[in-house]
Amino acid sequence: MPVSFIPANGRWRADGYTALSQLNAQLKSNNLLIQDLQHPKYKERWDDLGKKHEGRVSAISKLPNLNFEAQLTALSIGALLGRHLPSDTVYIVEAATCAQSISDQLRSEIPGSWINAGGTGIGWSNGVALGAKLGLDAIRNSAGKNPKYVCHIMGDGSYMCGSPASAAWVAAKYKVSILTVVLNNGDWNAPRNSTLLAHPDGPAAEVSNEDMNISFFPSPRHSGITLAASGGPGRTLGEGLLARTVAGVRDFEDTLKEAIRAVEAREDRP
Ligand SMILES: Cc1ncc(C[n+]2csc(CCOP(=O)(O)OP(=O)(O)O)c2C)c(N)n1
Ligand SMILES: [Mg+2]
Repeated sequence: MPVSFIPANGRWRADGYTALSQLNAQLKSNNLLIQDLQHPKYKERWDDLGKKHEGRVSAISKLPNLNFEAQLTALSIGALLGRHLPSDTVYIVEAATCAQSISDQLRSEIPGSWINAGGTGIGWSNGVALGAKLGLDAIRNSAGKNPKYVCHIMGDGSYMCGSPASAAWVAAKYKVSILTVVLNNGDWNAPRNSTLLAHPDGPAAEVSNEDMNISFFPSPRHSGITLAASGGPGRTLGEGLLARTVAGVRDFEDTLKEAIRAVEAREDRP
């Protein structure tokens, strides 16, 4: 993230977890700082931040429409994944303009469980998701307690750029059981967003997706690509890849449960 525009006395590039751990350790070990921090203004600020955070989380939690008959949105997908997948699921997220809504709903807290910057060129996440699952399994096999679910969420444009057929074939061939959610909003929405950020009243504000050459109409059937690449129909649950196209909350929830059963069936096998 570019931060050069934030006024600061100094700037360092560092791993966030390491840097914050070191800052906290320093705050706890320095008597002058410990004394300063006793000032009531810090407790007031902390309490105020806590209240604001609670308010924000409560407002965000009310956003998704989870009625069975409702159309899917990034918000409802995020909420339902959070409801059904284990809390230590590792998410690989290449969701472009939907990422914020999904992140808001999932609110992952475990370090390493949210991987969303695998590269600047779209299409990186198909490979990263498979690699993450293989890596986690290798650690889990020896230590016995690593997360078993890898959930990969990507935009339809990113999916098209990530050699989806090759990724599906590799997953089937090497029995890598991940859950991939392709967010089909029918276009490359991000270039429209960035153009409008730079030129809010420019020609892009007036033209259609077709005219901006960012439309994916007519939409490919992404689940069909996955199914064909992994050997086609005829495989039984837990043996080949399970691929579905869903549009509504009820369909998504049912499919998610089916996918979880498929992962469990795969994982129980030696
Ligand atoms: C190889 C490459 N081409 C183009 C871009 C610019 N770009 C960034 S996000 C994006 C669109 C992603 O589309 P999609 O995954 O469908 O997500 P959406 O924008 O619809 O939310 C594009 C074209 C890029 N980052 N990398
Ligand atoms: Mg898209």
